[in-house]
Parts: sequence; C-alpha cells; structure tokens
Amino acid sequence: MGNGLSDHRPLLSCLPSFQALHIVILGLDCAGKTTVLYRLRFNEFVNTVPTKGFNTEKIKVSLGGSSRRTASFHFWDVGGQEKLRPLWRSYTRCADGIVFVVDSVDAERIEEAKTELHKITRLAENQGVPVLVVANKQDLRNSLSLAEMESMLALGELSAATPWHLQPACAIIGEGLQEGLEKLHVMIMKRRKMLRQQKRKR
Ligand code: G3D
Ligand code: MG
Repeated sequence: MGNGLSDHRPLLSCLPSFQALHIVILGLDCAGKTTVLYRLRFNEFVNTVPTKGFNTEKIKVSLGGSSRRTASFHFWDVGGQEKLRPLWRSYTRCADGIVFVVDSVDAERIEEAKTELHKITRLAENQGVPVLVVANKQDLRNSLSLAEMESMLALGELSAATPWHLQPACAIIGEGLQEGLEKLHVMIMKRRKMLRQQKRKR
C-alpha cells in the first residue's frame, strides 16, 4: 500500500514487471477507485482518504473457470481531483489497460466523467488500449441503470479502435470486480495477439 505524493511520472511502470499487466485506474474523485484497489488487494473493505498522488499495488487476480488461471496486474490508482487529472497521461503512457470507475449515483457529474473518459482514450498513445468502465455503487437505490450509463457516457462514440466493457459493480463488497477484470484481461490478450500478427506481416 502507499500513497505516493510525487507528481513525477512513475518511471518504474515502464520497466519490465515480471509479466504483470500495467493497469491504470482512473475516474473522477469519489468514484470509488481506491476502494476498488484495496478491495482487490485485501479482499475486504478499506476506508479510504482522498488520494493526493497515487496508490499502487501488484495483485494476482483469479481468472475464474476450471483451470484456476491467474493473471498479475500492476495497478496504478491515480487521484481524480480536477487539479490532478493532467497527470493521468503520464500514467497511461505504458498502460496495457485502463479501469475507468464511475459513480453510478452521481448523475450530476456524469457528463464530466464522460468528458474525461473520452479525453484520455482519444490520446494518440492510448489508441487501442482496452477500457473497463466500472459502473460503481450499484448497491445504492438510486443508481443509474447500465443502459443509462452506456448512453450518458456515450460509450458507443468511443473510437472504434478502443475495446471497452461496461461492468456493474459494488466496490465495497467487491461484486463485479473479478468479472470485469476477466473481461479486461481477454481484451488485452486479444489486442496483444493482433499487434503480434501485425508485426509479423510487416
Ligand atoms: P476515489 O478513490 O475514486 O476518490 P474512494 O473514491 O475509493 O475514496 O471512495 C469514495 C467514497 O465512495 C467512499 O466513501 C467509499 O466508501 C464510497 N464507495 C466506494 N465504492 C462504493 C460502492 O460500491 N458503494 C457505495 N455505497 N459506496 C462506495 P466515504 O464515505 O469514505 O467518502
Ligand atoms: Mg482515491
């Protein structure tokens, strides 16, 4: 666990990390990013404080199925306050995947979430990087439905090159997180295969 207060680019993220996939967790402040990270890390709810820099954890995630396969993910949970968002780009530069957490009850700020999601996926270096959109806080009574989230976040308007999956979740109890990560893993592996094939053809 850590709450790095550095504004510098996480240089370590660009070094070989024993096959761990580099995953950046983004989203507006209070969406539940740190709760997601610590739920995955400790398999229990951890009370959070607003993230001023970033938190990072390497976590083995079970991919389900009968084969008991696991995958190593190196997560970077980056502060979501407006003044910290210009830093997102330095974390996504080497990303294999992005987890974009959205508060499903914060209808007032969903337009802002949409703008940030589209902005980060449009960057040249993020073209084709798979995105797991986590519709978090689905335990709350007035949460938006998945169909509403899909339309309000304009997921259909993301670049055709950007694979995405919208996953309902409750980070407090961990519901939906493993399922979402399995989907993200599949999208990342598909992309890697495609990139390898393209390289061979050249
Ligand atoms: P952030 O890292 O995106 O800024 P946090 O968000 O993980 O710090 O979470 C912000 C608040 O949302 C926290 O509450 C946290 O407990 C709550 N939260 C996170 N996920 C869920 C969820 O799935 N359901 C519900 N009901 N709440 C959630 P506090 O009260 O500490 O601000
Ligand atoms: Mg946080």
